[in-house]
Amino acid sequence: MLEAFGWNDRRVQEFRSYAADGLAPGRLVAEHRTHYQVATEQAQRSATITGRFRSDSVLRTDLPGVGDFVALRLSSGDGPSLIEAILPRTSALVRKAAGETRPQLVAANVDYIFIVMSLDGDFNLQRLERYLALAVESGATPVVVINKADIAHIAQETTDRVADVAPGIPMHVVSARSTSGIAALQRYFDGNRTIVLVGSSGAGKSTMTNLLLGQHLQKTQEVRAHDSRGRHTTTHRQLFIRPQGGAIIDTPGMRGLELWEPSQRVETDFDDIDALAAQCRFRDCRHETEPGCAVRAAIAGGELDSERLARFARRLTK
Ligand SMILES: Nc1nc2c(ncn2[C@@H]2O[C@H](COP(=O)(O)OP(=O)(O)OP(=O)(O)O)[C@@H](O)[C@H]2O)c(=O)[nH]1
Ligand SMILES: [Mg+2]
Ligand SMILES: [Zn+2]
Repeated sequence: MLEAFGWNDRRVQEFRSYAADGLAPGRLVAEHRTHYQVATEQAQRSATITGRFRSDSVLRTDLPGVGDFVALRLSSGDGPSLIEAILPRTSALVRKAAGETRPQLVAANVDYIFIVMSLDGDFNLQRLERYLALAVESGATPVVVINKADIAHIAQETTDRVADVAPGIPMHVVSARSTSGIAALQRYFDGNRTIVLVGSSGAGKSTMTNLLLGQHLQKTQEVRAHDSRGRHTTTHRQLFIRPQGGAIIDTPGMRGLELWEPSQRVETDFDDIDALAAQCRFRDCRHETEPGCAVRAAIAGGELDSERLARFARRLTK
């Protein structure tokens, strides 16, 4: 069960001490006003966090979010289970809403971010650019999915322009209505990967979620005829396990461009890490287990964020 969710040998290692402590592994599938919903090996559990956990969380992104792997103290009675820890995130899609200073976690431990745009009034390259900036920051791999190919022919010029904005990023032109092109998306789940769908309301994310799951679990609704705007049908983020393996996170559509504001600095340069690396004992230090590594020393000393090093490492291998 957990394997389908993306639980692997590394997670087993990370979880060893929690297991010894009697905690159970789980993956957070939804966040509600008063509680979280967590999938465990047995069943879905309702869970909360301890007051201590809440007060120790400096940033809102320190709190559990959809996609997180957690260590759970299972309740014996009717009460909710307790989330005692979050396992290290391999990626984190974070957004900052307009007029809000605190960034919000959209999804954690995601492998692919499907940026869904439809060929009606929704098509907008500037928005695509913003989504891509967020995706690059997240540490997950973006995939451009252009939907509703049944209602409009996509011109070569349009795909060329998308390729200009998203160089080297896979692009799929699909129709969730006729299902054309959808089969090619299924391979992204290979190896029990996790996919999150983002995009405007009405772009077809929930329709696509149902198709990729092979089950009608998400509600969908017609867009407004005069301007192709969606009706904000999906109201909360939800992770689903695919029966054949892998997981998919459906998200509510964003209201407009203004809600998506990538942080000022897209991490394309890692000057700080380069400067530290120059002080490592070995020239070819990979900052893993080598002695005299200045990069790991900076992480241990709290001057460098380990997730940032992970993103740096991923950039090198991409
Ligand atoms: N013509 C056409 N319509 C589609 C396609 N995919 C989805 N739709 C329709 O578009 C409308 C909106 O689809 P949803 O899946 O609800 O959109 P969503 O992105 O989940 O929207 P929110 O939940 O509001 O964020 C529905 O009426 C779908 O039937 C497609 O490929 N072609
Ligand atoms: Mg939806
Ligand atoms: Zn080093």
